[in-house]
Amino acid sequence: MHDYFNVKMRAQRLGVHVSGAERLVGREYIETAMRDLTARAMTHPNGEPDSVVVTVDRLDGPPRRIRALAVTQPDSASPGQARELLRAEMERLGLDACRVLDLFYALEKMRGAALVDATTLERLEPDCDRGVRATRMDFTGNRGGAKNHMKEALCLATKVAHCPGIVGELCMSDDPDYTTGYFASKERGYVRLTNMKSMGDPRGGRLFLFKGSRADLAACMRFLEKTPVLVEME
Ligand code: WAQ
Ligand code: MG
Repeated sequence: MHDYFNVKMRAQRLGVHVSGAERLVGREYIETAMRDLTARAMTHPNGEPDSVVVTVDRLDGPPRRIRALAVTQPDSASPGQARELLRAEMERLGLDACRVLDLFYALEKMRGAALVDATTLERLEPDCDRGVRATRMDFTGNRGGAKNHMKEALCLATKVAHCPGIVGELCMSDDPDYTTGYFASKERGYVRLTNMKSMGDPRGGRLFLFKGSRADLAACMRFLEKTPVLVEME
């Protein structure tokens, strides 16, 4: 068995998060991954950063392999229709959909996701300006290069959906020219929604819905931030 390394990039401009990405690779791909991620940071549609940090960490053991969530794509022709579909998805799971959506669309720009109690809608992250980041994940067949929005999102959504305590995830890209988003859960899979926002809209973010006790919350955070996951995609 060979060792795995987590290679992570984050980029900022004037102290504001511009982009972040990561890989899980063997020793022989560390340099390539560092170069790819740096190139990505420097050519991001949200603008050129003035600070790029790339880190490399050896994993304690091999990543857990999880099959990618099933993807469905209902017709979504406008932001209004996308919102209705999101509402229906969340109501199906017994969630207070309208309040969750209001919270989601009002999120400030963050590096990570808002972690929210699904019952009280209380924010649970230790740092609400940063949010929580799901990390230590990658997908089979990843050859680096330019950002593949869908594969990367499906990878993150699959890891998050398998996290203890997480009942669902809402996502919209903060890239102004990328208008597709999703709602994901272990139960319903990856529900992909086109036209979630209008072209050119810089808003975007992620919201993880959590159900459980404070002890469960610690396990949830540990899984999100520490457990390495390799998502199997064809
Ligand atoms: N952990 C938690 N939150 C994150 C992470 C992470 N690793 N990475 C990004 N975020 C949050 C952060 O607030 C970003 O501003 C926001 O998500 C959006 O990130 O076609 O491209 O990378 O099916 O802009 C979804 C649809 C694309 C893909 C999502 O998100 C499809 C996307 P972005
Ligand atoms: Mg983005």
